[in-house]
Amino acid sequence: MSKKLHYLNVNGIAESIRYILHYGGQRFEDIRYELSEWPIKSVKDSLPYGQLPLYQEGNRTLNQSLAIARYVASQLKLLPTDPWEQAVLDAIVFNIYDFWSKIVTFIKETDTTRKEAIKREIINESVDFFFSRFEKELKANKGFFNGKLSWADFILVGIVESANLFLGTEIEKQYPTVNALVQTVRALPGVKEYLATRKPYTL
Ligand SMILES: N[C@@H](CCC(=O)N[C@@H](CS)C(=O)NCC(=O)O)C(=O)O
Repeated sequence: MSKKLHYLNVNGIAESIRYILHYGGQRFEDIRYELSEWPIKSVKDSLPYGQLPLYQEGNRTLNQSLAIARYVASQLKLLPTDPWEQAVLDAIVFNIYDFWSKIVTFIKETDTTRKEAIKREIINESVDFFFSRFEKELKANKGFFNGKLSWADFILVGIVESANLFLGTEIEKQYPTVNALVQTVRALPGVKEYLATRKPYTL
């Protein structure tokens, strides 16, 4: 069955999905739209909620990055079977996205002064608020959110890399267990080969 992932040519909220698919050795069409060309009206109008990413499998489509990541991860045993453990990981990915929402506010701000103030607040407050907690959870669980590799780990790494791109930071450097997880995910089979050929992202 054909698989297609539509997103912008940036890491954003789709890189974790790309990583999971590559880790699973899945063949998929990685369809990317240039940021400078977006919005492409014909594409945007064809999206169910006007936004990316969109995942297609045969003639079925799925939007919402976390639903897509969770689905593709479920095919690769990257989700625990226990409902409580699943819910704990769901909470973790929503916590990660609460951090990402700060970056979205920064990205969307067009006033230079306000944009700088938002960036300062993220770097001085939000990063440590969230990442000290992520660090603690990972440390308590053998370096992963669920004691072994799961979809939540991919989500964190994708968001770290995207935040770094948009803020010009290296967030993981201040958090050794987060840093170790980033290195682990980047070295996974499939992901490693993808990274070796991926062109650097620019804004
Ligand atoms: N909650 C949605 C958010 C989707 C979203 O904000 N997508 C952005 C890119 S990160 C987008 O499509 N922006 C272009 C547009 O709205 O035209 C998800 O997680 O998939």
